[in-house]
Amino acid sequence: MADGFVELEFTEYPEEEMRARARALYEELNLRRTVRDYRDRPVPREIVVDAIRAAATAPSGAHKQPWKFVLVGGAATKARIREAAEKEEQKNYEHRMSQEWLDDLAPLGTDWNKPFLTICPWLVAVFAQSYGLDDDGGKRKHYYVQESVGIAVGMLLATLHHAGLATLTHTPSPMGFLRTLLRRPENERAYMLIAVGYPAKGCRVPALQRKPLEEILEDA
Ligand code: IYR
Repeated sequence: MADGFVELEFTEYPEEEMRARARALYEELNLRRTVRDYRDRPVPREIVVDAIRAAATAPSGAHKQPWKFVLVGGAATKARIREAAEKEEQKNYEHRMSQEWLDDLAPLGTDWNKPFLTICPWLVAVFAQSYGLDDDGGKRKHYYVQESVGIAVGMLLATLHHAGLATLTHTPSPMGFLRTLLRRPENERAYMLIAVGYPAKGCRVPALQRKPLEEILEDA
């Protein structure tokens, strides 16, 4: 311990069990779908907090943990976020996005209306810290910030799904308003807004197909 190292805690499973565990987790994650229609049913805060704990176990460049998760549950803040997001999204859908982009989104059935931002019990605003700030305001370097935060968000989504909740990765663009609205410091950039809740009764999702394994996997 004196050298700054501790013994690894690691569980080895028999091979059969490893196969079963990998397959079971794949099957569970394969059922995750981005959900856009939500019920306003409350979700206990601790469940989302545990998912944030899980997200924060992600590896990060030089272990700088360059993330901040801002949990928004208050109706007034959600309403302000919705208003600002819809304002940007309306411009996007009405003139900023190319025809190709709009055509690509058509199968998803999205538009500039974002009712989930006020219906969902929780929004998790994820911020990426481009650099760290020490106690006296000095800047500390962060590394691989986008990669690190992306992994953490993946783990957050997986944990929320595992817990039995639906999620939506929303990327209003530009997202600068989140930093202002949530009064985040200068070193933080809005990375993603994640809506969390229960799907609306009878919720339908686009009939999407995942790429077959042959298309995404190559042996070299
Ligand atoms: N940010 C917009 C548009 C949008 C863009 C992509 I790429 C998507 O996969 C989905 C939506 C919106 O949230 O509607």
